[in-house]
Amino acid sequence: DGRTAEETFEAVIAADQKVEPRDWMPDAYRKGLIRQIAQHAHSEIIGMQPEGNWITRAPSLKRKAILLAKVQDEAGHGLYLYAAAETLGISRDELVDALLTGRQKYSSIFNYPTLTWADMGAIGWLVDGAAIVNQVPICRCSYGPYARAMIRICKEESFHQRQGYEILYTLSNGTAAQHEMAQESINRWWYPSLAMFGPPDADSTHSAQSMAWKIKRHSNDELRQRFVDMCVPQAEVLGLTIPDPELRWNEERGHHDYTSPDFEELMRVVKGDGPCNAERMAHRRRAHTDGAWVRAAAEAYAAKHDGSDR
Ligand code: FAQ
Repeated sequence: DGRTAEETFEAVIAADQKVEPRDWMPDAYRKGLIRQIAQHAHSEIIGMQPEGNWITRAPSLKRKAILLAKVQDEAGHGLYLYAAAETLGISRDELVDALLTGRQKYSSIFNYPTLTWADMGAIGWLVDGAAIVNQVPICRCSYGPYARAMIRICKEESFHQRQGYEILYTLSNGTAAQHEMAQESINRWWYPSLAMFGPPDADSTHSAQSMAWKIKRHSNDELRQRFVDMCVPQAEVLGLTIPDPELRWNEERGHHDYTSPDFEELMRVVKGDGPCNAERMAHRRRAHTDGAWVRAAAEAYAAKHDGSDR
């Protein structure tokens, strides 16, 4: 139609349509998406560890079955996201290698330890809650495969959030010791959950370009504020206290004022110096090595059945 490939791309973005794998796209758009989707996929995979730690210690058979299903969902999310990244021309092997060699990162939140059963509640309520606030807008991301993967992931995250909330509700309304355990868990997870949204807007390297390309739909601080506003009434119903003495409704802004997380801590944790970084990576490397025979068997099977007998 006389337009250059770049003009067509810009028109698709402007019209809120989807960019698809075979369409022309700027190199930086492709690279930026690979970076974000890969980090997201790695987060789901590494994110199985903190909760995996409690599967054998869940307090009842029912709780165990629910937690097992949740952790399996996370594996599934990781796989959809790797598949979405692969549509951009990078292989699964390269993605896994980038994680294992530390060239690509995963969410800071999964470098914190899960010390009590209540942490299963706090992860569901706060970590999945933050993930939903961040991810619902990605359902409208300009890149088709990522946007579509996000729809199903968000539905499952909503279930995860509710199951965490229900764990906390039960503990909060249980014995004094159980209530205390729930509160102590919230005290530890609140600020790391706020940090999940990334650095403040002024320090966010990728936001402006990602928002112009409609990969991100809202800034880090906008989403963090939305999350705080959402949590306040939920904490009231739980009968638990958000550990921020500065937290209060600001009539003028129509939002809650709150204390920011420690962004220097966020950067330290992202760079590898969090409480569990070394443990998480060592576990992932071990799992990858232990799984080598499965990959070899799958490859041998695929070579034998080249498609002609299927
Ligand atoms: N952790 O310029 P920006 C889940 C990095 S939910 C680590 O603002 P951007 C579900 C950032 O990559 C968790 N790194 O970056 C679940 C960049 O570094 P780079 C995963 C962080 O991309 C629940 C630099 O800082 N969700 O897994 C973090 O525009 C329970 C500068 O930052 C997603 O990944 C952080 N918290 O915005 C699973 C959602 N924050 O790459 C199991 C998709 C910032 O230049 C259990 N991702 N950085 O080296 C996003 O929406 C965005 O990538 C943000 C960061 C908002 C995370």
